[in-house]
Amino acid sequence: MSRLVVVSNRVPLPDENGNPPPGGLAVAVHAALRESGGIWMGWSGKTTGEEEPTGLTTLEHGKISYVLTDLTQADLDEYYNGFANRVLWPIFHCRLDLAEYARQEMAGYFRVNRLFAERLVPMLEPDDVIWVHDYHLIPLAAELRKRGVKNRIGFFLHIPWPPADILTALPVYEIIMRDLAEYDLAGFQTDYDLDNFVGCLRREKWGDRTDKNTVHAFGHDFAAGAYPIGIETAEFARLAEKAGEASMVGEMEQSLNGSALMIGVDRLDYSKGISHRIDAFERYLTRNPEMAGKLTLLQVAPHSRSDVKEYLDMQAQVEAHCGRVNGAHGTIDWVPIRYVNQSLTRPVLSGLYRLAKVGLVTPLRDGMNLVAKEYIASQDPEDPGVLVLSRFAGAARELDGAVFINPYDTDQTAAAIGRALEMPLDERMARWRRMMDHLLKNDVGHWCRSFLDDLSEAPLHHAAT
Ligand code: ADQ
Repeated sequence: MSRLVVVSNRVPLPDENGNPPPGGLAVAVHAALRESGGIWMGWSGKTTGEEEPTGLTTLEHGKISYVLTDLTQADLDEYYNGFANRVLWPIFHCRLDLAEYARQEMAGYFRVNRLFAERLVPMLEPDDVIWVHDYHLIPLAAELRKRGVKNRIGFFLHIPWPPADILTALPVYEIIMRDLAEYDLAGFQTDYDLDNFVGCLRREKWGDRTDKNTVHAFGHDFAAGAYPIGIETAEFARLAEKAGEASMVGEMEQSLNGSALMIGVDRLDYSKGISHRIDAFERYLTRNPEMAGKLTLLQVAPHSRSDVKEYLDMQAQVEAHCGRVNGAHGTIDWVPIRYVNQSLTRPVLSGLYRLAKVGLVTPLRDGMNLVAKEYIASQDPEDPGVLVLSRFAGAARELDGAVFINPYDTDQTAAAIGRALEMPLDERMARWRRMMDHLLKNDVGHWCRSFLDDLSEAPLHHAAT
């Protein structure tokens, strides 16, 4: 069996016993690494001064080596905060208005990808299979190829791939497309993202599909497919069933005083549609004044990317928005929106999902959205809640028992909240069962195995050159 080499911006390090941190992706990829042995490489989280050489640390746990590279502050500002999070993230989420393109930051992005390649090459063995994750590292395969690496290299994009009209606003879109074609397998979250990718190739006459999962572009064939990421479904269901034991969940239930709970859980990111959700909740309260005191929205939103200006602006906007709705609609013994920036443990999160009659997942665009899946996995089979889900989340392509909304349509989302709250038990159970069966079959282990199986069979266009 070939060794697996995983590369991602950050590395989820295991605890002292070698157990991976919680989180579906970390657990599934660690399971694959444990079986084959290998390397997980990424940024250490440390920055050094401009004049110092950046350090490289290797930690060994059983058959896995964790290789952690430091970056300079300039690397971090240009590669991560700059090009990745202020250019690629907004453009790939169709937010051209928020993209701040700067050539210097782009140079930093390619420089860090070169650094990763230089550091990885001496560790590689001829049979290693390399799996690169996400938009921070699109040029990595091209940099490895330039250094003579002929191994199988796969790439998985966790965020959406935009339509050609949007992508072409990125000044270096041709380089990004060519770099992606250096992989043996390019994986996307949904068919829609894959179609957008092929549509970009077709628009520029650079290539096209030759069959369902093979693309011919820039003079060679490579595999491209949709691999919708899953969660640890059974584990979430198990945690949620025991969740009553978590004191925070009991305290929450008690403090609701009989009021029904709706839940939103998101990294504080403008792609998640948090303000649109608050607007819809307010619209619902205005239309249904008899619900005052009878319905509470818990919005859990840990701060994210606080070094990026657009995120700081958004934090202030959401705080002000919650305050305004609470001031206008709250009473002395009821606060309509409970807004918390805390990170919660998985047992607590699963318990809160289970307590909530409605899960509100309203992104304006999202690669997948794992919260939607976690909400379903956490429900009580005898009395499940209802998922209200944006049609712009990748998860909408799979979770066909949700109540779908367009988050830009405030009236529709407000009506969906009412519909979810009033839905009869038999309909809730039937919808939930359908989604849960799908999630049990298509969990994160399945995702990981199908990607790696297809990578092992992908056409190898670099082997002969
Ligand atoms: P994210 O944009 O981070 O991921 P998402 O898929 O929703 O979005 O995953 C968030 C994860 O963080 C979930 O597992 C959730 O439970 C957890 N989380 C959120 N708030 C939390 C809190 N307060 N405390 C503890 N945990 C919390 C990117 C893409 C997504 C894609 C994933 C995986 O943007 O579209 O689904 O990668 O591919």
